[in-house]
Amino acid sequence: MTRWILHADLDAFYAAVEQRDNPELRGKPVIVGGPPEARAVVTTASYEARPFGVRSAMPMSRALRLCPEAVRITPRFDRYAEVSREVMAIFRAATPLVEPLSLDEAFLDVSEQARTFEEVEALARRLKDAVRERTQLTVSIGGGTNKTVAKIASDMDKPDGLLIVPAGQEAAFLAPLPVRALWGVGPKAEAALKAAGFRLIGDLAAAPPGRMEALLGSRGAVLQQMARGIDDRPVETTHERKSIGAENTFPRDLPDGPELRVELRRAVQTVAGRLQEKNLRARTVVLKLRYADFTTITRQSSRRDPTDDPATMLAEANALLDSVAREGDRFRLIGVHATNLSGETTEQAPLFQLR
Ligand code: TTP
Ligand code: MG
Repeated sequence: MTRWILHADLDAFYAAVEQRDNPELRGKPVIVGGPPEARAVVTTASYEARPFGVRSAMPMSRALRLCPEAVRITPRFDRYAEVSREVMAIFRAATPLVEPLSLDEAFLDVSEQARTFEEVEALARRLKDAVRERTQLTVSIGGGTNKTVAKIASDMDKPDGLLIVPAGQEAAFLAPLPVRALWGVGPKAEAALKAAGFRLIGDLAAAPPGRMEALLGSRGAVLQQMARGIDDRPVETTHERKSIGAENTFPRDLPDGPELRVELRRAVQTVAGRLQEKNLRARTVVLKLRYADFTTITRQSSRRDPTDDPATMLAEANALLDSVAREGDRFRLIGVHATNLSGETTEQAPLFQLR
């Protein structure tokens, strides 16, 4: 049986939600992000704003210079989460195998619901229609026999896209695309690949044995397989707890200092307490910070041996904060998450795995 995977990604998500909730904004350039005075950056630009050159992560001041008639809107994260739940529910009505990647993005395994290219395309179209009817949002859907192909396809026909790659066409579909399009190829790997003469995914696919490993280590081999259209990663729906976290939004923005460090300690203690309650340990501590301008970053550190010790975790969280906090920064939220969890249940799991 052919495995069929869809990747669905909403178009200009935050901006589209704002346009849906306020009809006066429809058809107009809308930029979601904090105010330029707060040195905020753009989180989303509506498609009407994009021809002006406005892009995510651009300073708001620059965005408003490029597109002075744009309406700027401060993000309403709770609202986006609510709409996200509606959309994910539509996906789950089509297949139980849904793996959300972020608020506006998910993989769906539809192998049980669709067997052929035509059936997959028809199903994707029904999903797009359902999302439009029930939420007034447009979603771009890519599909294929694996995650790599589905993810790339959903991006290629945006907005309101629909692109299914026929079975057997995976490598041919990927070959002419830049290596950057591949999962896990960031600016650093891209530079290393370019320097070695690999520009297109097809170049990676054709590299002689051992060449990719020499260049990128163990990741190299995985990347070459992906470039050849081979990717067996399943759509993961496990509702199993993957992280334990605590975060707190402050009544007023805080600079780095004693008050912020107390908040950090409190978050770490909550997380360590929950780990201990559940008999879990974590290998990775994630620090989450939201700046006054709503920019949100995470930084993480991992160790070989899992821990549930608050002092160990606090030392790591403090070091992470040291590494990012700059003079003049103001924060509206701090959070700590423990991931890469292990404990009694997960350690016993291999006994029950028959493969
Ligand atoms: P994306 O799916 O990357 O972008 P998008 O939905 O705005 O536009 P499109 O998919 O049509 O290209 O991100 C989803 C949401 O995540 C986006 O609406 C806002 C948020 N986001 C940020 O907050 N900061 C960023 O730098 C990016 C890229 C996205
Ligand atoms: Mg999107």
